[in-house]
Amino acid sequence: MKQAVVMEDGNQLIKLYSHPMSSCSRRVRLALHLKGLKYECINITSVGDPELLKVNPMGYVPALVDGTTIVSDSYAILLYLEEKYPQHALLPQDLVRKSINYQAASIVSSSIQPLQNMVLVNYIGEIVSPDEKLPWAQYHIGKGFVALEILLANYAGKYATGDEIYLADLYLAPQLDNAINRFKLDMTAFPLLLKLNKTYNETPSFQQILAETQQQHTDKSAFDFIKLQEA
Ligand SMILES: N[C@@H](CCC(=O)N[C@@H](CS)C(=O)NCC(=O)O)C(=O)O
Repeated sequence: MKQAVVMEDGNQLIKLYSHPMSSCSRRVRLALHLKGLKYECINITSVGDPELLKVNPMGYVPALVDGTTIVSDSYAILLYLEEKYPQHALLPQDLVRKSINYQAASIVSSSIQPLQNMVLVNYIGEIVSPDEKLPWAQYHIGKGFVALEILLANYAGKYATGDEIYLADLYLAPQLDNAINRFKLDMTAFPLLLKLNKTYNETPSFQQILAETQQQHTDKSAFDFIKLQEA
C-alpha cells in the first residue's frame, strides 16, 4: 500500500482509490468535497492492480483508507464518512426524507449501475451483439429512472429530496451524467430528473468534481481499467 501522507495536525491524509470515469468514485468524491475533507486521489489504471486489491479484494473502485480504517464500496464509504465527519450532513433529520434518500441511493447502486457498468455492457456486446450494448444499458437505466421519477415527485425541491444536497443527489448526479452523456438516453419521459441534472450542472461543488473528472479523462492510460469502448 502507498505510504500515508501525514498532515500538519498529525492525522494521515485520507486516500481514495478511484477512477476518473467511475460514477461510484464520483459519489464519494462529491461527499469528501462537500464535507471539506482533504484527500489524496489514487487513480487506478489497470484491472487487478495489486495496490487496489490490498484495500478491496473485489478489485473495484472506490476504496477509502482513513488512518487504519479501510472501507470499500461507495455506500459503505459514504455511511462511514457521514458518521465520522458529520459536517455537511448527507442525510436529512426527517425520517421519511431520510428513507427516500436511502431508496434513491439503493435504486442507483443496486438496480441501475451494476447493469450498466462497462464490464457487463462490453460482455453483452461480445456474447450477444455490439448492437445490443446501448439498448441494454438504456433499458436498465430507463427502468430505474421511471422508479426514481415517481419516488422523488413529492419530495424534490431544488435538489432530489428538498433544497439541500443529500445522499440521493450524490448518486443521481453521476448516474445522470452516465445516462445522458455516455449512453445517450432519451430523457423525455424524465422531466424531474432532467431538471435535477441541470441543477447539478449549475451547482459549483458538482461542477468542480465534473471538471476534475474531465481533466482526468485526458490521461489516456486511465482507460485500461474501465474499458471505455463505444457503448
Ligand atoms: N457497489 C460498488 C460498485 C463498484 C463498481 O462497480 N466500481 C466500478 C466503477 S463505477 C469498477 O470498479 N469497475 C471496474 C471493474 O468492474 O473491473 C460501489 O458502489 O462502490
